[in-house]
Amino acid sequence: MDKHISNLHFITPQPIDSIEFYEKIEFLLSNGIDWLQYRNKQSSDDAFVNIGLKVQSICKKYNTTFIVNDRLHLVQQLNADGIHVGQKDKTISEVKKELGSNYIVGNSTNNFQEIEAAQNNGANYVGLGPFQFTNTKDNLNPVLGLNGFHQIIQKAKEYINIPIVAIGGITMKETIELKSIGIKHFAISSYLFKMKNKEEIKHLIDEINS
Ligand code: TZP
Ligand code: MG
Repeated sequence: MDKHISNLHFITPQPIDSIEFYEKIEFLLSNGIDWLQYRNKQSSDDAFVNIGLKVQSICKKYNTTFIVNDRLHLVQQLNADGIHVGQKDKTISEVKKELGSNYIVGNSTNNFQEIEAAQNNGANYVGLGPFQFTNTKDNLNPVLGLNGFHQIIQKAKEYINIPIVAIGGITMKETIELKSIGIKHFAISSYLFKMKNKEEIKHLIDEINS
């Protein structure tokens, strides 16, 4: 089944259970961010749920799609809309076996073969990256750059019909470059999290949707 995949995905930075963290999320969501992936690599399961439930309630308030990164066993407890898994996490078929087909499933990829496999296995979208170096993720895969993206996108045109979401060091400048080669979907963490005024957010959303 086709599921709507937003053009702009906000990925949470490593959360800190502080008022400022939740206020920042609320600021982003109240200014038009309609997709959030809750990424938290460091917390215990208990803290993951504790923080995740607070993030989920903000998402619910703003009708924002709420995707949980990685922890399949916590997706339902967190009332998530879906899950995002990497190549080394649970497989898409394990995810589907556990959750059924009502959940959105995203898969991280770094090359065409992984995109093809993700589509064949029933992923609803793929993240493709890193576009460029970023401090947000440890153990980065090889950086693809505009050339890498261009080659993969050319191949994908023939076979791939699920959205390809660019990730890794994306700012306004990169969305413009990547749109020129046909990318329509972007996942952004640090650049969004550091935004301080709503005009910046609106400008980015308008640019991506233009
Ligand atoms: N996967 C590849 S790069 C990345 C992830 C989760 C981090 C993206 O964060 P930023 O701050 O937008 O570069
Ligand atoms: Mg992972």
